[in-house]
Amino acid sequence: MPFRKIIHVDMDAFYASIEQRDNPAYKGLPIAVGGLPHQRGVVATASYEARAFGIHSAMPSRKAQELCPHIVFVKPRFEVYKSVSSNIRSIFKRYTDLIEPLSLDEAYLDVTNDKYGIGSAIEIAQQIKHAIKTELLLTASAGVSTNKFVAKIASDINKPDGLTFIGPSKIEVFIEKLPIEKFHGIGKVTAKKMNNLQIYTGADLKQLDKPDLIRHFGKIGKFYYDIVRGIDDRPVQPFRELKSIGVEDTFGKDLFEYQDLCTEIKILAEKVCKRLDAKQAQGFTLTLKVKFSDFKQITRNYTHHIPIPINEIEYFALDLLKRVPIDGKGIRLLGITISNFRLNTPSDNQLSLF
Ligand code: DCP
Ligand code: MG
Repeated sequence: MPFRKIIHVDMDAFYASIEQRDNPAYKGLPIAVGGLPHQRGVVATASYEARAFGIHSAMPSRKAQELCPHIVFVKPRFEVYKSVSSNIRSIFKRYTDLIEPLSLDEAYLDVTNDKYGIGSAIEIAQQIKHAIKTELLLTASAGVSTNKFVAKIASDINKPDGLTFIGPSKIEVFIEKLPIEKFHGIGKVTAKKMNNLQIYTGADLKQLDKPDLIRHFGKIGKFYYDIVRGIDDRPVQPFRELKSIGVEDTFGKDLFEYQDLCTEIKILAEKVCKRLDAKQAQGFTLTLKVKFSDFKQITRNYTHHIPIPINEIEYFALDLLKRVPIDGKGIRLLGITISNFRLNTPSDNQLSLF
């Protein structure tokens, strides 16, 4: 198999850079995009000037203000970020249709057979960065390699405005030196577990054979075995279309009290909101699933005239609950699903993350 040519592009301080671009008064200043300190908000992202004070994504805004009293808080403008995201995708599309967005600001590109026949993934990454800079007045960092795993880690190495190439002959040494916290796919909990097993770097992880890894970490152990050897055959999957996002809970004891059902709906609505928020998705249709103690199941749908605002999901779910003939039966499971997502444009019949 000839080597694939994969680029991972990740925008630098995405929301904050857009705010600094659109508001010259913010240029060069520490800014945080997100919620306000007195409203118990959190930082979505911070400009590089603010990061110098130790401020980062997901930090409570109050803490950010303590670290940098003159920081400027800016309200997010998601519609603008989505539209920039779609502009970035148009730039990618000049080179390849094999684009896999991971969020609004990052994507994998497979440029093994690029549209212009340029052939060099490094050259393409340079051109993409140049187009983003001159056309959108923003900077991106890119990682170039022969697989997704290495390309993603590489894009983070020389941020901001970075371009890092890790060729096939360098992959194994690169991964051996890599601290395991930097492995994409190894979260904090797993990293801690690995540390307890004296695993701190790729080289340490390589000492474990496949059965050991599976014993300690379950099925994903096989993935760890491969990636630590630079083996990652996962294809770049264009447009994973989002069809629905749902959550459900089976209760320890069947519920009979209406008030308990309302409490559960509230919990489920919060969970589904979080997941929608993470994907920046909003759907028109809400489905409520109810399973009774005799395992009979019914669903009720509601389709709104606009995408259901996430803070109204609980309200509409409760409304659907009223339409369920409960008749004193116990309820063992409730579920809420959002579907029928907002489409971008008629010509782009996908949920647009890019
Ligand atoms: N984001 C968020 N909450 C988080 C993390 C990120 O709302 N906990 C949003 C804001 C970011 C955007 O997603 O601008 C992209 O996330 P990144 O992790 O790529 O962070 P940035 O692009 O802001 O910075 P970096 O230069 O480190 O990529
Ligand atoms: Mg980014």
